[in-house]
Amino acid sequence: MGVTQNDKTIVLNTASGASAEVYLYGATVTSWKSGGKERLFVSSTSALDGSKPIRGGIPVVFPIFGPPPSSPPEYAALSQHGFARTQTWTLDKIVMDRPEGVSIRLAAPPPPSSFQHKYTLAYVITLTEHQLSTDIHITNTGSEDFIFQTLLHNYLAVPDSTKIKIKGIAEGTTYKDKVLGGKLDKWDGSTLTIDREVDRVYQKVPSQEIEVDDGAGSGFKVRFRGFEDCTIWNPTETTGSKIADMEDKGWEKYVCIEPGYVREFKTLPAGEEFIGAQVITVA
Ligand code: TA6
Repeated sequence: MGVTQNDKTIVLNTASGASAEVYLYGATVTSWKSGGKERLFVSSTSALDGSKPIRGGIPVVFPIFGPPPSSPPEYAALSQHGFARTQTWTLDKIVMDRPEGVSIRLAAPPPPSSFQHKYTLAYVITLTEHQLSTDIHITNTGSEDFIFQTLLHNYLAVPDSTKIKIKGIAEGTTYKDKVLGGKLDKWDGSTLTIDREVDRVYQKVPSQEIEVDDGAGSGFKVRFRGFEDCTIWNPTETTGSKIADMEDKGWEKYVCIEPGYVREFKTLPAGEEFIGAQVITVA
């Protein structure tokens, strides 16, 4: 029961049998079990030794999303998806430890020396019987505006990604299609399926809620607050087979429904806090 820590991971358990495992490396949630089933996908060929970001679970993306921008220089020098997913975080405190729910707060170390911005980055992970909530807290502790992008890159486990249905994106929602070179389009309001490679950023999703019907009688509801955008990604064989640490046919076993603030940089004035929350419920 409760919270167990070793030098690499923290495990949360509820009395109902739900559990979650979190690597201090990247504050990456690598397992979430609810109703006796694993709900997150981690590639069996992923490194777990801190040599590379973990391929699966819920990597934390910060302070940039995707490839680095051309400016400002200290952002241009960053690696894809930023450094939070490759930093070693620490357990700051146990927020709640009750039979029905367990919650911990992790703190990120200071940024690399090349990234001279003053902020604090914390991550609160809360587990209950059917729900996993993960909230990012970014506070600008400097005296100037701080700009960033952030996203929670969940890999939700599904039995067969070609059979899932993704609902909840309203007609008229603008999306950027990265498969089509970043083309902007308006969503037609239909149900999205993975019948080819999908890599899209839906911008300012009005419902802040997306449902995944896994085509096998279960699924997920992903709700978000603070975050306004949602990236939906499945590489299919087209790109999945080229990802070095992706297990064979791994792309058939997950879909990413990633709440974030990524359509542009978020500007956080000095002294202010940004909270981005994702709540994933088993349907
Ligand atoms: O969130 C979708 C995405 O940005 C895709 O474009 C794809 O490259 C994916 O993330 C994985 O990125 P990674 O750096 O983990 O290989």
